[in-house]
Amino acid sequence: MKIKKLLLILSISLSSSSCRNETNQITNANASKRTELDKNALSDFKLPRLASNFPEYIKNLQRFAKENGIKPKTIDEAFADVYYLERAIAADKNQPEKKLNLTQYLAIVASPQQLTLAKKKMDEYRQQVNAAANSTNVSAEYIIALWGIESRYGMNQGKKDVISALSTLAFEGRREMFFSKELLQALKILERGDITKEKFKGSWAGAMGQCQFMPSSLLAYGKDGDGDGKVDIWNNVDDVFASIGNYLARNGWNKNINYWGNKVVLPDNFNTTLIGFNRNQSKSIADWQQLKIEFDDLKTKPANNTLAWLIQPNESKKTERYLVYSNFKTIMNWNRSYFFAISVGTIADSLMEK
Ligand SMILES: [Ca+2]
Repeated sequence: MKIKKLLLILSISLSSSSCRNETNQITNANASKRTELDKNALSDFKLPRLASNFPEYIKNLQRFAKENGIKPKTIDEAFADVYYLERAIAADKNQPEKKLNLTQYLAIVASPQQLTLAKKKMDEYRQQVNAAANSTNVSAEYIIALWGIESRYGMNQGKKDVISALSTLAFEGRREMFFSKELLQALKILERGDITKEKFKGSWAGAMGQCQFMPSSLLAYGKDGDGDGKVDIWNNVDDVFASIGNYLARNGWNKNINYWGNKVVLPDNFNTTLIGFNRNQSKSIADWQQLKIEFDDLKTKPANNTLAWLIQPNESKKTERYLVYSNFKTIMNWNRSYFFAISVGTIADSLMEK
């Protein structure tokens, strides 16, 4: 029961940021420079951001949508039953991911039970996931791992009205530009007809369907897997697998390095300023080994010329260090969290074991 509850919290927490590392970048940009989009649409809303003023704010969003080319019919339909989603604001302010350490996190997300379930799903959907993996040239095990982490294989997709969730978060104001842009993308999805308004559901943060894509990610990476002309990431697993595969492929997946990272041990007096995930902190495995870094498991060590970063996921736990490779970077594009990427890798590893 406790685990179930924690899983739910985790799924909410993860949903808030997956495919959406852009959140922080956009927020930062917002702080320093107001863009045209922001200025035109929303900056003239002067009322306090209290729930009682939400209906007035919706009028602003509707005008914003119209100015950005959304058809009146779509706008009327989308906002017909829009409501203020108090839970979204509470959840946005209290994201529990940061309160767990990596060991606790993996114990939940990649527990023996979770790994067994992943295996079961892999077997059940092997043909379909292989088709998506082959068409996008990525690894099927990672598609299954992401599917499981994002929505527990489609079981926890979120039941919030997407338009209400995004409108409420834009209204909150902390990341107004980010969420109002996502709202615009959501309206485009409705207009395109991939899903009906009635079934347009997601997490409190607006992450949607079995792969928990934000609207902008769906428009950018959504892929029709079953060839019916629609991208239905809510109900159609072929579309879900194809979309996850397409996301990975378009973000640099390299199938030749079918591994995400290795646990390593550093020598005494190692220069710890070399630890980090910035662009200029990558070195070849040969270079890292010159610095006397040792692999825990040599069996899975990639070729010596493979580029790698040295990371330390837990600030306080100095024994947990990893060398990670380009596919780890791809997963970090999905969700800029070491814990998330290591969990995905751990589940995929277990699926690759024969
Ligand atoms: Ca389809």
